[in-house]
Amino acid sequence: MMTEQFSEQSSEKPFNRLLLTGAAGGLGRVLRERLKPWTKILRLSDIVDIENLVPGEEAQTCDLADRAGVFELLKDVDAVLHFGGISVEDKFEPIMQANILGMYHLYEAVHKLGIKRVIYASSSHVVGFYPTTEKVNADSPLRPDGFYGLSKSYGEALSRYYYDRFSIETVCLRIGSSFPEPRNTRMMVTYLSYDDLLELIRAALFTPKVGHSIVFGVSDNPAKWWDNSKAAHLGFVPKDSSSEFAGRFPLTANWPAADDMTSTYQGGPFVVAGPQYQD
Ligand code: NAI
Ligand code: 15L
Repeated sequence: MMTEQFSEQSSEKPFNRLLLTGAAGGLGRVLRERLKPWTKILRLSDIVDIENLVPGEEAQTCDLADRAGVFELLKDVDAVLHFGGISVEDKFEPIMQANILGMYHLYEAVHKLGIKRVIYASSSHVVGFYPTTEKVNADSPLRPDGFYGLSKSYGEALSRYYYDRFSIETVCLRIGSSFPEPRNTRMMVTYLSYDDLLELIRAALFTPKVGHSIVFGVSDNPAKWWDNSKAAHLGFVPKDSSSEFAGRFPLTANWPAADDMTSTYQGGPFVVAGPQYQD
């Protein structure tokens, strides 16, 4: 449970040290700029070096597959924002190293070092094989759409185990598509603006008791596949909408195209990507 020290209302910065993994990535670079009001020190980590540090930042290069390195990385950390790892479909081996072994190392370190909360960048690809005609919520059975979605499913289950066994709290963010703007018709449904991502992280960090929560990271877009009623305790209310980009990618009557799996399943192109990565 969050202590008084981590209250958003306190006059001091609420955290002493937050750790951001994946700090060199697309979302990592956005969050690096935006997390500082909440923490005295932001520890930035990635498998590649982080450069141009400014006051209030520190960096530690680390491969998540390196157990000793991960233990070193998590020392003196109050909470973890875990955004590092393989972020798209790939061969099983690299996904296993970064997302499966890396998750295990991270939670072992979190447990052994007494860290109380993790915000985990999961993905909507844990349910990518649901048809676009169906609504999904946090209790819907998983239907991952490839090795990547499978690895994120493992991450969700692993974090559930560490909560049930060791009371480590995790909020799994099933992020849709978080980019500056939607890139195609599917992303009109899955778009998560950066402001809404930050609001989601704020809710995940500062809600006093989160237990093990699963929340879809999606803006208030006109068309919806995901129902966040099971995560109401987080109080996440998205403010943005893909409707701002409606002219660019109209949701017309011929979308989804009945004969195209990349538009009839929620995972889009991920649902057909798998076989090219199989040995
Ligand atoms: P990204 O690929 O730009 O960033 C991931 C970072 O992880 C990279 O900087 C990479 O160097 C690092 N990384 C890869 N393997 C590593 C390893 N073995 N050890 C340490 N670091 C390693 O991805 P992006 O878009 O920034 O996503 C961040 C997180 O959010 C990822 O976990 C991704 O799966 C998740 N996510 C992102 C979505 C989006 O729309 N951007 C949607 C759903 C989930
Ligand atoms: C993800 O999980 C990926 O990390 C991101 O790069 C996008 O492909 C996103 O899903 C999406 O489905 O648009």
